Amino acid sequence: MTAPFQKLALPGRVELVSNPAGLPKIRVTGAFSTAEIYPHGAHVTQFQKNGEPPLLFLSRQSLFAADKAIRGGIPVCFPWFGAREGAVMHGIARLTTWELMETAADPAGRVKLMFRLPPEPLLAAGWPPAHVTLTVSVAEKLTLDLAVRNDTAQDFVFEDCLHTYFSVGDISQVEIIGLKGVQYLDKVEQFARKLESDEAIKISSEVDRVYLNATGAVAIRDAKWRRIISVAKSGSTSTVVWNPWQAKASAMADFGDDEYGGMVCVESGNVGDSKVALKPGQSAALQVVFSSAPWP
Ligand code: TA6
Repeated sequence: MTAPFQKLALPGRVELVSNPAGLPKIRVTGAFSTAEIYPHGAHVTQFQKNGEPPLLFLSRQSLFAADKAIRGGIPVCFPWFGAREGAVMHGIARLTTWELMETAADPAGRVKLMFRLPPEPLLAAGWPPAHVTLTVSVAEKLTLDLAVRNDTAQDFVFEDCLHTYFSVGDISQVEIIGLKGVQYLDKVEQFARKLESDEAIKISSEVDRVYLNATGAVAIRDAKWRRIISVAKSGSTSTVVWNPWQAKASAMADFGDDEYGGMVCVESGNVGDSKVALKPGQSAALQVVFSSAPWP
């Protein structure tokens, strides 16, 4: 990774460092914000706008091992979401080292990095070796573009999800806005189909919901840190909201028992019945744009 990387490093903007576990990490220093990205999973683990608290949650107990997903940040779930018989959770992309292909910084200090998923792991797992890239734009906002081009001769049916862990001051003072009137599958109640009736969703126990035909933006109102986070998206019809709460948090070795109080996942993708089907030559693009501002 280091040889080609040197050509892509941008002094003072894009630097390759290593984390204490020895896993290569890319540090991005923009004019408006900073970020950290691991080629392992093309995993954005940190984004912080100047003068604001970190936007993303990263567990203090996260592992940084080649065969483990990093706990927090923005796991890239692809080419499947959730559990799959005899396979890893949430797909192979987040356990694969992506190749850094391009870096760019504009005169205003906005930085863009493009990673490519090597096709070999897809092929080895029996999936079409499609062309898959993740472009991360670090500016006043954080933008991720997951692009899939089926340049194979086979149909390619897959799920994708940017499984974002947002950092909040106190989950008991958080409200999630934008899902009223949307149907969802409640994974805490055996995937029971329900209708969201709350204008402002509050979380006081384990929540694990897959919202269906959810194409709109969601806002996370954080009263403790007096911040509102906007989760805008395109190319996505599934929104997942997850907080493990106490019992699940205690059961996860790579998640602090008390950390459920400082995070909430609002995930954007295409999962379950909303999976994506690409014929040869077709492409799909999933974009998320995260922004934040003081509130009220
Ligand atoms: O998106 C919510 C979810 O599917 C939960 O059911 C839980 O499994 C979570 O993802 C975390 O999955 P992981 O494999 O990262 O532990």
